[in-house]
Amino acid sequence: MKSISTNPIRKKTIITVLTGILVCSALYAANEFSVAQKNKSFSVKTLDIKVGDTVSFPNEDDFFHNVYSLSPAKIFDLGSYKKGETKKVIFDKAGIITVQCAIHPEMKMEIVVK
Ligand SMILES: [Cu+2]
Repeated sequence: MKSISTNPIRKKTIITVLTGILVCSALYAANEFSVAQKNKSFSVKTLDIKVGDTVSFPNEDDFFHNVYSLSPAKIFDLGSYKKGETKKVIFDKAGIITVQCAIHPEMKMEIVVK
């Protein structure tokens, strides 16, 4: 009796299936994005992401920022943090999220989660 690994047809099938799984997971894998706070503004005004993606918010200013959102699709408050620090948020629900800074009311951007 031949084992699975020595049967060439089965081996080919197993390789094809494994390649398919790898390709699919690469296509649907969650991504990570970065939105910096610099010169009292967010580095982008809008960001399109998918459900499950992560966004990090590095502070590149010499003063504190406090990134938060009150949008129903993702309510969060990262607290205030200084230059060089970053905090991450995973967006687990579809919707439009308005991101703001509690210290600088003029700072505003939108994340569209699909
Ligand atoms: Cu700020």
